[in-house]
Amino acid sequence: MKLFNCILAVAAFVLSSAELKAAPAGKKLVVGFSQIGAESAWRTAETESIRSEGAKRGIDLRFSDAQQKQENQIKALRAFLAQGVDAIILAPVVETGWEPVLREIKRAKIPVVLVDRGIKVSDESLYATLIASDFVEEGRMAADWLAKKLNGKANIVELQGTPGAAPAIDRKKGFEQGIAQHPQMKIIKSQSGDFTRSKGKEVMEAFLKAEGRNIQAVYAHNDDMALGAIQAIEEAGLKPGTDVIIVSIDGVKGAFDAMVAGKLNCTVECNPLLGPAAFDAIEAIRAGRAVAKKTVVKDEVFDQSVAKDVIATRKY
Ligand code: GYE
Repeated sequence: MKLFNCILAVAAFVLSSAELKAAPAGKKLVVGFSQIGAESAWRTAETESIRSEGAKRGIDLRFSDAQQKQENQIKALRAFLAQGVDAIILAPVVETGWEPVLREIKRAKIPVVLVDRGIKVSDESLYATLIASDFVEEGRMAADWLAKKLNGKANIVELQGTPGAAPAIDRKKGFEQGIAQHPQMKIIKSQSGDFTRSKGKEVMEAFLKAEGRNIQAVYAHNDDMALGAIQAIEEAGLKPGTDVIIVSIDGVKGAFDAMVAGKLNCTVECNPLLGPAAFDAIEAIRAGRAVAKKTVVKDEVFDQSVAKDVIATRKY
């Protein structure tokens, strides 16, 4: 698994190291981490990666869980500002609405490293760098795999991620681009399951009630929602993985277990182990080195045919 193999634009971060508050010798570096929540296995793997890497590097990590609410993240960011942290790691729940708080943080000369999800801002200097997967590409890979599997013909139901979140917007876009070349592949229902297993199950139950056996495939924006959908399909008396083909994104352990059991057909990997890269970026910024504005994490497709062989090597 190649982690960071594609560096897009290289741009020097606006703050020079001389401008940054120098941590006195012997004093621990203080980093605030505003995490979205614990909605998925992916998310808890990301939290664990950042926590353990911070501990390994002797960093005083201030962790805040926003329970999937942007207002909680904004409060956490202002608290980090008040505490005078040396740097901030932000996993932003949605794309928009960050400018005012990021402007306050920039004024205090605290660098912000975005992990896993991007944001839309008119001023790119409001954050130092973004480390994330290419979600449009992930959606496209899921569509290509499904088109091949079903010979370009399927009625598909889509379980979307959190409304307004970069991976929900881009995974939808990429998938739609992918199926556009196949006129007989149609999304017949699409709704948010908020990236959670319970919501995924609930929405799938409603889809099954409305469409029943008319559904040939499920496209879930993450594995947790696919695992919820599998339960709903089984409870409806159908065989997931056979009667209904299921493709999702993340590549968490539970997805590999479900593939080995024949219930999930394919997962597109999205690597959550971002701790090392996030702290490397912070250290580079503090040392005054230029950092890439965006680092794209490389992902691969795994389906049932390889699941058994690779499951033991999976790290999350
Ligand atoms: O796919 C999903 C999670 O932002 C890439 O968020 C992340 C997504 C991930 O809850 O499982």
